[in-house]
Amino acid sequence: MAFSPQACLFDLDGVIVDTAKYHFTGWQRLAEELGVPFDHADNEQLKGVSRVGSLEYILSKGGLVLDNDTKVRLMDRKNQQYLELVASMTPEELFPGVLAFIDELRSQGIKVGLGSSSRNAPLILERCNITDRFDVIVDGNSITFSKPDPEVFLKGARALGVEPAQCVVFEDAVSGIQAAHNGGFRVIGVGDGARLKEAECVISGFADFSLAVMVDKLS
Ligand code: B16
Ligand code: MG
Repeated sequence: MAFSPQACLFDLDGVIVDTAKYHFTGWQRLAEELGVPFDHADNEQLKGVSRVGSLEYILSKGGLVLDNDTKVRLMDRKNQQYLELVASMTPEELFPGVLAFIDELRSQGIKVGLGSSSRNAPLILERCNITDRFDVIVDGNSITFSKPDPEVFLKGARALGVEPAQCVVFEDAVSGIQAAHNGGFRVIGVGDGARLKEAECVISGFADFSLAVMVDKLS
């Protein structure tokens, strides 16, 4: 029987828009200041991980132990740099096809939600002019546990009034795919198939994607 989705939950960074590159720049600058090597492989580990979890990763890699005040100061500094980088973002930075796909879902009565670890998600949605496309927004400001904990997606599904099994999560992070599975969701990886092999299927992007293709892949 064909799968009949009732809702889709989208991760933000790396799925809707390429803010992952701005997070990378911010963390790399901070790691350099701390004398900790930081490359794209490290950045992969941080996708979907909270701000504090990301700092802890860098400190642990460098064998550094810092007091809490210093950690807060470093996170604030990284976030200021991130905010400077995203300040000039425009809707042109949305990934190709993602807005058309969201609009297709909405036109077919399928609910649309955001499930992001980022506390900056509302700002990014505003800059991209897409806040009104979402029936619910769950972000880093409204969760206690970071991906791979399923909290962010479970809150989204609950607010939309749908069962996780009837809801499809789109994720670019291994931790996000695990979060979706942990919550009992269907999950489509967005990005590199080799890296995201825990997902049910992986797409390279939304350019040639549609509701019909999604149903086909998950049925
Ligand atoms: P912020 P997502 C995540 O967003 C990013 O992937 C991750 O790199 C970032 O550290 C995290 O948000 C927290 O972001 O510092 O802006 O609160 O991929 O879950 O949309
Ligand atoms: Mg992401």
